[in-house]
Amino acid sequence: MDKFILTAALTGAIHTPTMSPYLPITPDQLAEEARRAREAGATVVHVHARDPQTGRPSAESRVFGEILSKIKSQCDAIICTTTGGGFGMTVEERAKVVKTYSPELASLNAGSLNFSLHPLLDKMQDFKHDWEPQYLAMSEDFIFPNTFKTLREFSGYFAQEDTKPEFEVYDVGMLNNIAFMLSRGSIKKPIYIQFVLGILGGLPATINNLVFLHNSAREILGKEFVWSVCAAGKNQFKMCNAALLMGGFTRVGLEDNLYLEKGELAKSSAEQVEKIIRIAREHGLEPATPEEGRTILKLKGAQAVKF
Ligand code: KMH
Ligand code: ZN
Repeated sequence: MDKFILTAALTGAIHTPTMSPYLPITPDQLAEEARRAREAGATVVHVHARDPQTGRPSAESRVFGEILSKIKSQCDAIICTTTGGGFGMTVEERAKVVKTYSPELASLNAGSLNFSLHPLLDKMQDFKHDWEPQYLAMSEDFIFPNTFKTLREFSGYFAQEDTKPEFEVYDVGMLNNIAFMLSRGSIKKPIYIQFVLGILGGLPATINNLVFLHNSAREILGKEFVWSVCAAGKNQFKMCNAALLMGGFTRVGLEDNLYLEKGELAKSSAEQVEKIIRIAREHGLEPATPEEGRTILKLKGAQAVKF
């Protein structure tokens, strides 16, 4: 059987508590979600922190630390921390988790883009928390900042901690940014890319766009990269399936999509993990264990993190 890295992105910074009662918020809920996702077959869990009282995306180092140690105590999945953070966080706040906790793997967003959620407001009323409508509305004027200076600084922090970057690529120009970092010697091969499709401001989630990105990556970076796909919203499973058929890895989870089927909220990221594994097995594919994932990505190992 061929193996693929399966990531479960547990909570993110896009969805707000009003959108689903199943979105994990507290460190205990996140650790429980990680345990369930791993038990269902996930190789990696991708983690953001939220304020345990309000559910607002948080850069609070203490909360992050509690989440990471609780997850580590409850499951053996590879832990990938975000450095994308949430709207309005400074670059320094986003980088802190790598400098403080030295994870094996962390996201590194490969360029700046408009990144907006404001259309979600059209479908919503009666918010659980006051911050939610303002958070969604302000994204209309938000540019997700990942300048060359930020990329240089982030890649320095990652190198210092021997944290593997998972490059989040939302559009084709970002592949040039990765090639530039390679040319400067600030990052090492094999490059690990997460193609992020379907964000308002990035490339739409279509198979043509995925093929275009994949072919462009081969042209720009050569063959020495491994890649995965995630897609926001209703195209999540279609794009994950396409990635598997193309020989890539894949990411599911409530960060990207709150649903299991049209009109049916997923009660846990683990349900989405189970679903994509069912599909993968029909193609003769099996999710990698965390140890297999570490070998594929050349990670430093769980013993080397600082949490
Ligand atoms: N939420 C995804 C669209 C990150 O954490 O660095 C992008 C993401 C970014 O996962
Ligand atoms: Zn994320």
